[in-house]
This record gives sequence, C-alpha cells and structure tokens, in this order.
Amino acid sequence: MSCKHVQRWKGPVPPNATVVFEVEVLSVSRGPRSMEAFTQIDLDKDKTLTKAEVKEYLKLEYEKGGKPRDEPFYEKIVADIFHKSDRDRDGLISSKEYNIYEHDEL
Ligand SMILES: [Ca+2]
Ligand SMILES: [Ca+2]
Repeated sequence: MSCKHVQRWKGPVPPNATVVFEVEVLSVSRGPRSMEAFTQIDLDKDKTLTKAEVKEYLKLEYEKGGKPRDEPFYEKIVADIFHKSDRDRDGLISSKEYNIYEHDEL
C-alpha cells in the first residue's frame, strides 16, 4: 500500500493557453504589486503603459530570470494583458486600469 495520493489530471489537458500565460506572468512579476511596478514599466513616465513598454518589461523580467523567450511569446502575453486591462480599448493601460488589473486576484 502506498501513502501517496497523487491527483492526476485524467484525459487530455485542456488547451487553455491563457491560463498558462497568466501563471507565467505572475511568476515573473512577483514582488510588490503596486504602483511601484507600474512606474517601472512606464519608461517614458506618461502615466500610461503602451504595448511596447509592457513587452520591454516582460523581456527584462524573463531575461533576469534566465529564461528569455521568443517574440511571439511576449506578443501573446501582452495581447492577453491588454485584453483584460485595457477597458476603454484605447491601446494604453492607464494607472487606473492597471490597478483594476492588479487587484483582480483570480
Ligand atoms: Ca508610458
Ligand atoms: Ca485604456
């Protein structure tokens, strides 16, 4: 008899790529979930985040972690982040939109 109770996913793994991306983003952006991070991402200090800025930030984080990825990978994460955060769809994440995103713990 074994004491091991290993829960295993039975059947095919659902192709839910979004979840994977979110987990990866969270794992690279642990650290203060605050406006401090926002100002770090906001390279030109205009209080809004462009796709380019977010992508730069992700690249830096992944490179810091020693796991650089290819361009399409970052593009998908950025698209996903903007899809969730950019409420008014102007292609920018304002500090207000960023806060909504950060407080969404689920
Ligand atoms: Ca900016
Ligand atoms: Ca916006």
